[in-house]
Amino acid sequence: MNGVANMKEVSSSEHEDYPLKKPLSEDDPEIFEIIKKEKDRQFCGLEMIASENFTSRAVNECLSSCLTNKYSEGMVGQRYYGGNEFIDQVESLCQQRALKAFRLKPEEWGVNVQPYSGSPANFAVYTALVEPHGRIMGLDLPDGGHLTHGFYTATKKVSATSIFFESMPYKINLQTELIDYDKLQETANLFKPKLIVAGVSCYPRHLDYKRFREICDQNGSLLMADMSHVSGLVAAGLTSNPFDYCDVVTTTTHKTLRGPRSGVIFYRKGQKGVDKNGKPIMYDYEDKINQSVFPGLQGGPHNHQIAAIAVAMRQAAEPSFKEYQEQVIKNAQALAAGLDKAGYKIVTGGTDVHLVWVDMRCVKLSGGKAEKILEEVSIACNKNTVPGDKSALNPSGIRVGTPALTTRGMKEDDIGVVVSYMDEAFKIARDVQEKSGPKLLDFKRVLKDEEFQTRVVALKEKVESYARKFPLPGLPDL
Ligand code: DSN
Repeated sequence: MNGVANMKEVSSSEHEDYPLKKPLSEDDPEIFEIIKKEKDRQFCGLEMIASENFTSRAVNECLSSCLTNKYSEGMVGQRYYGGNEFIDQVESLCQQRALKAFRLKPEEWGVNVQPYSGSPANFAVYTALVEPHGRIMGLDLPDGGHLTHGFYTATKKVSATSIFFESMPYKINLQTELIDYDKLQETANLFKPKLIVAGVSCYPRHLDYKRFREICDQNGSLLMADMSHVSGLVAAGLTSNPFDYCDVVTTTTHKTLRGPRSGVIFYRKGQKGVDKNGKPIMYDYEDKINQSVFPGLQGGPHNHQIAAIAVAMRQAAEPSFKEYQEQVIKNAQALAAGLDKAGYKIVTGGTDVHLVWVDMRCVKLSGGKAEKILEEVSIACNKNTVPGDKSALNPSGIRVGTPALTTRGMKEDDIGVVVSYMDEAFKIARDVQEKSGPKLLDFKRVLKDEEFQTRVVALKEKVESYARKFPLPGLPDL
């Protein structure tokens, strides 16, 4: 009897009441109900967190598949556990598709698809290629960088990158609001970093990888791109390409790339150049990075995630993905233009990518209050520091993005409607603040007053009824 027939027989046998076969709704109604509420929230609200997206049904099916049951420590064909014939096939396909999605030749680039997410991927690269307490430079968090690029404050080494390595931030220029490449060069020439990270968490412009490369070459530094935010745009060929200049490229797979929550590391391999005697010099990143991921930092790979990445990478190589990413950018540009017209200050004056960086100081609202009022009316975004902010704890702006709304099918006209809702929400917030004064706690208290709640509830209803017109493709049963 083959395995499938055998499964059918068990499911119609005396094991029908076996407790592990119960659906979630019966086995754990408490968790089921919370998930249902979250699903409703995602469907009824406007998801504008720039790093979020909605996965496809096929990706979701991988995530809840039997692949989650399997241990497969090691690499394809060299596992520490038996029974990995099919897991090897999944991981190998995932690697091939990841290279194809970014138009990379397997003789020039390798890829590790095992990192659990973006932060572990970054830490694995540092661990592999930079000695303990070696020097790293990354864009400062308040200037739009990510925690893992080395964030620390005057009183605390916040990110492990700054604890286990010596971190020196580079900044944006306060006049242009763009990365200050000249200053980065000046600092790098003094600091001599082992590795420079070209990557952002909140920065709306194309990165100049060529300039990063020149600065690295002057200082013998490695160049690592963390393209997490823009990897979907890179796959679609719509932003500058880190693979042209970098030694290593990391990415999460769940942002513009629209895959599962996970991480990937690409590294150069093959011949790097020739030495003075004409002998070939080879890249040596492959073993270092693979061994840093496992056994250095992680245990068994999450195979259900790896299958889901494989699906997402296949989707990313399809023409429809490029159309999607083009719409993501058009929508972000419509969002920036709409907010600008309504009187909000857009950092850098616009956007080239999927996100808009809004400075709320022009309407005298803090980022925290802006985030709060939008949340009250079912619009999700996040508060964010803006150029000139002194503290990451009390940021003056918000970051809004269009990947998720675009996945739901929104176009520029819809974004116009979204802008009008945001503007209405900010007007309520300013009226609340007039009564509450500047403190966020007082703001939240006064927001509960009936006169404001009536306006909030009315706007929330409008937002939700608009959002419901757009399906969530990966959750077809809604
Ligand atoms: N939290 C992600 C972001 O929002 O950019 C990065 O880890």
